[in-house]
Amino acid sequence: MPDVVTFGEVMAMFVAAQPGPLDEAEHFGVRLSGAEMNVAVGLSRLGHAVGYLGAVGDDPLGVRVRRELVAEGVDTGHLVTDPGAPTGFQLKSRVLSGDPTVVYFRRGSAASRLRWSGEAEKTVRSARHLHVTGIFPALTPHTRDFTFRAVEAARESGATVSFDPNLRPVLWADENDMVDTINRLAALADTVLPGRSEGTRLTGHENPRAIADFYLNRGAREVVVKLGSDGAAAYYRTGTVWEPAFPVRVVDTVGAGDGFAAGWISARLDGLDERAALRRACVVGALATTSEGDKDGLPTRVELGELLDDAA
Ligand code: KDG
Repeated sequence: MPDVVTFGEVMAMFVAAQPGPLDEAEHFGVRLSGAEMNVAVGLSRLGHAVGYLGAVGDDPLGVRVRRELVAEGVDTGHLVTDPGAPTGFQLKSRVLSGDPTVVYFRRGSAASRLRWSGEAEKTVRSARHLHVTGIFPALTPHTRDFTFRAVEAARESGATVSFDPNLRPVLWADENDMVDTINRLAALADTVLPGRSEGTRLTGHENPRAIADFYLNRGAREVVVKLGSDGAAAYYRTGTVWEPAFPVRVVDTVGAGDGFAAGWISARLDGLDERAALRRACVVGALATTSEGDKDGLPTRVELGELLDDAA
């Protein structure tokens, strides 16, 4: 029985070897990307049993995705190979500071054709916890349907649900549709994990407490807002817990939110309280930024234990 199930699109990520515009790049390193996959790997490295639902093409990138997930200990028994569509990929520029440029090649990809099935339902229902992001429902009507059905199945089976909005406006045709769909999903989750600026875009509120109240008033049990260099705060109807950022040398900020989610979910599965969960989330999120790949910096349980007393 998996502790956690998640689903989404794993892409190959081609990262430019030198700083500069992508159209001038001559060499690229290859890594994997995908927010939900990053969370799955983060949780697996922390010792949790994780199942991943998704689809790849019958191509070398798909083979690579499957191989890396297996090597990370993630259960790929429900990762479908779709012979009729390619594995999606993205190009990422290298920058000396600030955020890199990312360009997607994922329209019509295998993952974007994934449909809800009896198998998917069985897998979701078997888990203690379901982790969902706002990326997969943005891809196609099928993936949106898949996302809502997965959340409904988890709620019916008694599993807890975490939701990270992971706003990707470029994947949505319409801002109102994006905001409405993501807020409807957030309202169905136990835990909502927004970043401060995406929370503002989604709720219209600047203040993190007001962002949290927006979701608490719609049904969420806890809202954990990522505050960047100001750390993170977990909000409840009855109070707030705050934790400062964990200091690291940042190489690439992409993937920090996924590491944060993995740390939070892991701590809650271990039965830790909000304060300890927030600490673990901040540490794992920070470590994710210390390397170039989205998941390379994610710690194992032993590595985390060297930084935190509660990790063992
Ligand atoms: O959260 C990190 C993601 O941005 C990255 O891995 C790619 O999932 C991704 C996406 O769809 O943008």
